[in-house]
Amino acid sequence: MTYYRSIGAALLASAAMVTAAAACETTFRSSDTHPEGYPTVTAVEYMGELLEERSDGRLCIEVFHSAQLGEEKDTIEQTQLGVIDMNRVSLGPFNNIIEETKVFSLPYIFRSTDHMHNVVDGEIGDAILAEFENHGLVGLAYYDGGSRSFYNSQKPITSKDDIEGLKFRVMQSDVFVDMVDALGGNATPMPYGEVYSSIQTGVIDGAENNWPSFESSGHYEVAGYYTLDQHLIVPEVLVMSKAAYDKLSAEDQALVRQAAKDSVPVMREQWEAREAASEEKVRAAGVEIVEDIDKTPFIEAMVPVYEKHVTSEKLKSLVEQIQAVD
Ligand code: BDP
Repeated sequence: MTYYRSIGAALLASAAMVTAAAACETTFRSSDTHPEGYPTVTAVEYMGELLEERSDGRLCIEVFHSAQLGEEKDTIEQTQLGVIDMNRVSLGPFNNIIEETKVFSLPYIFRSTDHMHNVVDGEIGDAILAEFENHGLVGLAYYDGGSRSFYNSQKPITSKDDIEGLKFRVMQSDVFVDMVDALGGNATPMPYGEVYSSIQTGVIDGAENNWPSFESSGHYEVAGYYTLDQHLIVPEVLVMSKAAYDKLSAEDQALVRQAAKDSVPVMREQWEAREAASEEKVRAAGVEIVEDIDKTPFIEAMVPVYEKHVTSEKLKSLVEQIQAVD
């Protein structure tokens, strides 16, 4: 009896799912490098629920997590070409494509997550999102990416001098290559998915990231030293292919934009919780954490990085505007 009842329930449930899926006139394929349950993934899934509800089931999103559609540099190109409809990525890999995004990727540009929120939630954030439209993309929203710090397999970094000679993977952006070089290390730009095995085999000594990525990627298993120098607070960004966006009516475009915006507070809440949970897991695994490092030499070392990358009047003014925000 119970058996038949549960089969009946399962059939009904799958019939309901088929009906819901069939009602979607358009399903946007959205890429993410992170695994199921990671806050960037669940945020876009939540956006999809809002969109489906508000479009009476016409517009849906399917999130392809765990880099199923590829690594970020490639998926960005595919999103520009319209092969992928949506993409949640770090802003870093856009630096070499959209100059203006560099200002949010400069080391120590944001004083805190609150400062970053105040900037991206305001006019400067909107202005940078608008730049994506000149590159085949529509910038929809910013998500949190915590603060990034160095980890490695060799030794605890207790001062800037300990970085000398260490080989770090960075995201594919010249800003980050120059950042590591300016600290005396050697930078290797590399796709995220190659970092674990590259540390394991000694191709690189380490990388840099936030607590949730350090944990979910398993990098903490092969890099047992983490130093909280917090050199970067790079926002994550959710973009849509302009090709997909332009096919929508003005009303549907507004629905997409609004659903993306409405997913932001949910993402931020989940991010905070995940940061704490990841930190706990990494600490419990016995990773040696250097917390009270003097950041002044790190900040001072960044002067040539700013000089090299903040050259146009436009970028200089953006940097000044960011610094003036509370
Ligand atoms: C993570 C970002 C992800 C990047 C990754 C990286 O969320 O988008 O791909 O860092 O370092 O924090 O490549």
